[in-house]
Amino acid sequence: MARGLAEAFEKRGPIRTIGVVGMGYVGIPAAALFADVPQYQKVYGFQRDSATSGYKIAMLNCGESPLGGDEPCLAALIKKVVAAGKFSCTADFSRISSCDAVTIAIQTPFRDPGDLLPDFSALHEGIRLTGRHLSEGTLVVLESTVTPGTTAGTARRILEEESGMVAGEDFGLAHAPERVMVGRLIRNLQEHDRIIGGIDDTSTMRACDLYSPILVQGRIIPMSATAAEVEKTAENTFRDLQIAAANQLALYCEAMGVNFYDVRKGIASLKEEGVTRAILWPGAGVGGHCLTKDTYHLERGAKVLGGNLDWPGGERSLFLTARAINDFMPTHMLHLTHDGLARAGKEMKGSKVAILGWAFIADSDDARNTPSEVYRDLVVSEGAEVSVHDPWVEEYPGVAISSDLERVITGADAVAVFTGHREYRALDPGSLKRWAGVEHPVIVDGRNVVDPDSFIRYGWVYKGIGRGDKNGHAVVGCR
Ligand code: SAJ
Repeated sequence: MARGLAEAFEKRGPIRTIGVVGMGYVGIPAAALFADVPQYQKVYGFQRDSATSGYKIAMLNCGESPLGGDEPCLAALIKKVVAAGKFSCTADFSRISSCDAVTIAIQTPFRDPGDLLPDFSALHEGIRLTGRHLSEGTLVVLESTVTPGTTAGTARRILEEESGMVAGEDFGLAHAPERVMVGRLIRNLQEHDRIIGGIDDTSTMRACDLYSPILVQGRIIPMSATAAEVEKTAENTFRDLQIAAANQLALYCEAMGVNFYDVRKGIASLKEEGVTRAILWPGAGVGGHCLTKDTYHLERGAKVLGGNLDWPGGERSLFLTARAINDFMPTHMLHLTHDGLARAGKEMKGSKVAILGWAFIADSDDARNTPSEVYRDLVVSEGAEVSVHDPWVEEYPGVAISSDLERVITGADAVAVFTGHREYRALDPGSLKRWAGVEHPVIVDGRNVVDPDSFIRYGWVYKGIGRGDKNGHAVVGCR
């Protein structure tokens, strides 16, 4: 048994064989990039042969990417490293015993969006399987976004229980949070700076050795494992906070009768060394699987780890207030719809509302935690009929989505734009009014994609987030 971790790593020698647990949108590109590094001899992709994702094993071993969407360079890279015999996918976790380093990239979704608690079961299963086959001198790296304290806490405990070894002595343990975005997976892994935090300095250094060869442009920012967990959850919490600040200001601009976008232009113009204002964009809400959960990871970490947190008891944190502001925006869209229908002499009950955009983000088919669903439920609960259009999202449980804009708009008393898809920047007020077939249809622009005046001229009732300068306009043709 090696005396100390440095000795264990030295005995094992340089990293040559790598295991990547979890063949998802984080694990697959990472495995392919590791396999393309000359000094790494073999990379195993570990994937449970489950009913839902076992198919990935055969696909990857044929050199094909199981990931949808457009991921530049990924398919070619997988084909190359599989053909070269440097990468293979397996459900045989016992091969972990031959790995000098193992990364674990298993997602941590909500158990139930209602309780905002993460479901760590799949991640714990991956850690347990890794621990069961762990050998001395191996480095284990968690890449999943986790509640601060997980790496040095639960993950360490499971690995030690399963392996019978001691973290920081017999094997290394670190956290290197993923920072990849769909559509830019390979580029992000090569170019983004990489946060790397070990449970001790020796683990941190070994993890830096592991990732350095795949960083083409990014540099490594070393820190402790817990600091790395706080960094990851905080980088998304801060983005959510910036969006919330824009949303709060947009609500104020509407109330004060000014155009948010004029104000934003002014604020963004204040740029000099160390004086910038990173003002983002207001919108119909914040969806996705990152910003909607990472604040809660950070908050839980502060409670679990922050034993002596100096904060007034019961007071909601700034970060949770930001979450509440962003989660209010679909309701604000409902209020704008109410106001618009009232100006057209109608009420929600019995009206037809067309929702444009189901994806949570522009020009994507990703609909996870979409704000459109919150709005749809509110509108339906008030007795309106709903139709949904999205040119990217083909299906989603419990909702009929059409790519036929005319069909979705036909008979609509109100049209609510929820996603900034490029298609919606060219909506023609004349055609849409004809399809709607009503004298004063309502347009509620949740992503600032339409020109208010062009719709108002055609007799539309316009409402837009942040458009305090237009939301009270005179309705053309209204006696
Ligand atoms: N949104 C706004 N206003 C904005 C920006 C976004 O309302 O100014 C909304 C979007 O409509 C969407 C949600 O927020 O509903 C999230 O948008 P996002 O651009 O943050 O996209 P995500 O959720 O995919 O965030 C990911 C994160 N990346 C990782 O966690 C690895 C985030 O850290 C990145 O900053 C972000 O991508 C990015 O910049 O693309």
